[in-house]
Amino acid sequence: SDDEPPHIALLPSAGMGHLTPLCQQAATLLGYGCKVSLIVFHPMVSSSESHFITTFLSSFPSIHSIHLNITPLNAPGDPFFLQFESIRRSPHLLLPLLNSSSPRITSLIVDMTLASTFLPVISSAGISTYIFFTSSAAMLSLCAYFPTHINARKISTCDMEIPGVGVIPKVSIPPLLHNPDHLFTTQFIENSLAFQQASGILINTFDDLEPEALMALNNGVVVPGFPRVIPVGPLKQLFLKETSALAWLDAQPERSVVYVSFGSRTAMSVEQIRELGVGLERSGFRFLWVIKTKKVDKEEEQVLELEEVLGEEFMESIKAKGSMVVRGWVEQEVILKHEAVGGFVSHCGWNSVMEAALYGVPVLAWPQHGDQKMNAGVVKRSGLGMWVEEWSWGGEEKLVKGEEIAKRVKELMESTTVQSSAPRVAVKAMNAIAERGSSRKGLTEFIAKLKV
Ligand code: BUP
Repeated sequence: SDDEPPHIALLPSAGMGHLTPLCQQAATLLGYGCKVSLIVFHPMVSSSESHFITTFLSSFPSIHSIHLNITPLNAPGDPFFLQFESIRRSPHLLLPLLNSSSPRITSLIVDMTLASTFLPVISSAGISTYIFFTSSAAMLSLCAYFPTHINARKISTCDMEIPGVGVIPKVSIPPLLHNPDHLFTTQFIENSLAFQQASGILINTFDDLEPEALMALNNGVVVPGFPRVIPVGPLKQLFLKETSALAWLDAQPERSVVYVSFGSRTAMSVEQIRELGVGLERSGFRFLWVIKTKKVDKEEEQVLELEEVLGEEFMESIKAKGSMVVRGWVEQEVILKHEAVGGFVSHCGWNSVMEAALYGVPVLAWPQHGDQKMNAGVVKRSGLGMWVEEWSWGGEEKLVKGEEIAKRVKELMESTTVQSSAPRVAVKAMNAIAERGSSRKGLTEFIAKLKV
């Protein structure tokens, strides 16, 4: 009947940066009275992911989960990227479920990395498909325009002018896209073209954060006839869990701590980690630093002890001055929400940027790879933080010295400009998800459409 709530299935891909927002979206839809199913692919790459999914499903027992077993690819390369590919090869596993689900699935929300292989299968089953784009609208505009850019230039060896958005310097384009023969580039182009077949694109951003890119996309300036882009962010946090750092944070003065994390997928070189350590110490601020030296946490035990990386003397002086270094997983949202945190040195994974925006924590952007320079651009333009562009890849000097890091961390923590503009971003973020706010309105309209 017309009163039946829509049944929405969500299809996340691999990595915390993809799982987190899709699950947040699933929980939000449940809150709006939708029936929600989550499709989970096994085996997962990291233990962070399996732990996260288990906690998520037990926190939201009314979300129906569908578990599918895929065949992992046995090939060298980035394990998350290989996982995208093995999930991309599995749409046939989904088809029987689409036809037999009860109540019938009204609509599917598919992670952007899976678009080109899943969309044709889902459409053939007569179900409407929406894409979930897990990065910024700036990055979506690059993605949408990329096939046109490639066609015109054959290879992406030059700056990219995105209509209505502006010129993206060559160094800001994700490095893998410079190689037109790389599987990543092929997938990227195929997905971008498949987006055009979707009923709409959900994205974790909000109007006031990226007005130009959203306008250019939705006015058909980037790609004529591009599907409606629906900003629904910032997505709400799922569960505030205890984190080992909480007691320590509680004891720190307001806005006095620098939080340092480069996401779940970046492993810095040991040399750069050491310079960063020197820099943080010399900044004079207390810090909470999450260190990764391997890409996948399952391999974490095999690597060097923190003492070996940083030296015993340094570890001693960290303890003496009251800072904290942790290896492994922390509950980042709990940390960013905490009053003691006054700055965030970040790789600018998009989820991290949105979490900083929600809590008004000033960001020192230090992008490491992929879409992170595009996201750092948003950080800078929106007033959420600062970006030292020479630090990232493509710069003259690869190793950033401690001295320079100390100077910028001090600036982040002491600059009245960024310390006052970041909280203003948080006010706009809260407005977007408040009653009658732009993101809330977009989501309500999206759900209403599914009912008819
Ligand atoms: Br690391 C880490 N705790 O220790 P991004 C991450 N997170 O809660 P990424 C923790 O994982 P991609 C930790 O709050 C965010 O929601 C963090 O996503 C959470 O970066 C998510 O920021 C990480 O988008 O993914 O993991 O590098 O490279 O896919 O963007």
